[in-house]
Amino acid sequence: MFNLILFGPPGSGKGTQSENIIAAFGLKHLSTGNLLRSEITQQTPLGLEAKNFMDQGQLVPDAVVIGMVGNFIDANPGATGFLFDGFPRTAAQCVALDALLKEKSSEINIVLALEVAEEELVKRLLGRGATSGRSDDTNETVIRARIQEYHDKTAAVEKYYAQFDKVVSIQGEGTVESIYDDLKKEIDARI
Ligand code: B4P
Repeated sequence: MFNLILFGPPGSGKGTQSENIIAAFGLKHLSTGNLLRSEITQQTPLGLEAKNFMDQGQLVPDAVVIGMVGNFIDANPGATGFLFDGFPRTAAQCVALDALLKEKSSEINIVLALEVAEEELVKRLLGRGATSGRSDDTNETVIRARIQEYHDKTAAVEKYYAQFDKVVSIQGEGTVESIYDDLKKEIDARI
C-alpha cells in the first residue's frame, strides 16, 4: 500500500488537490471533514455531536474521528493505498493512525505539507463560504478560530512525522495546476 497524508492549515488546498491526486494515483480518499459533514447531513448522533464543535471552529474530539477513520479503513480492504486529507489533526490521531495501518502491515509513506500565508487562507475560506453554504466558512471569527486550532493542536502533526523524515513542504500559493505539479513530482519519486 502507498499511504499519503495531505497536510496543511484550513483553506490550504487539501480538498482541492486531493481530487487530482486520487484520480491520477488510484488512492482511496479519506477526508474526515467530508465524512463529518455527511454525518451532519444525515443527522446521525455522531453528526449532531460533531456539528457543535465544527460550528465553533474547534476540532471534533479524537475518539469520534479515530473511530470513524478505523471504520473507513476496514470498509476498504482492497485499497492499494489511502490519501488522508484533514487527518490526522492532533498528535493522538497520529499515534492512532500508525496503529491502524500497522494492523494492515502498512505505514505512512509521505506527508506533503502545503504552506500558505494566513491572510490568503482567510481570503480563500471567506470566498468559498460566499458560494458553498458551508457554515464554518462564512464567519471570519470562526475561520480565525480554526486557524488558531491548527497552530495549537495540528502543527504537532508535522513535528511528529518530521522525526521519521517523512515530511516534504510544498508552496501552496500559486495556481491549482502548478501546485499539483509539485505534489505529483514528490509522489512519483516515491510510489
Ligand atoms: P476540513 O473539511 O478538513 O476543511 P478545511 O481544512 O477547512 O479545508 P481544505 O483545506 O480541505 O479546503 P481547501 O483548501 O481545499 O475541516 C472542516 C472542519 O471539520 C474542521 O474545522 C474540524 O472542525 C473538523 N475536522 C475535520 N477533520 C478533523 C479531524 N481529523 N479531527 C478533528 N476535527 C476535524 O479549499 C479552500 C478554498 O480555497 C476553496 O474555495 C478552494 O477553491 C480555494 N483554493 C484551493 N487552492 C487554491 C489556490 N491554489 N489558489 C486559490 N484558491 C484556492
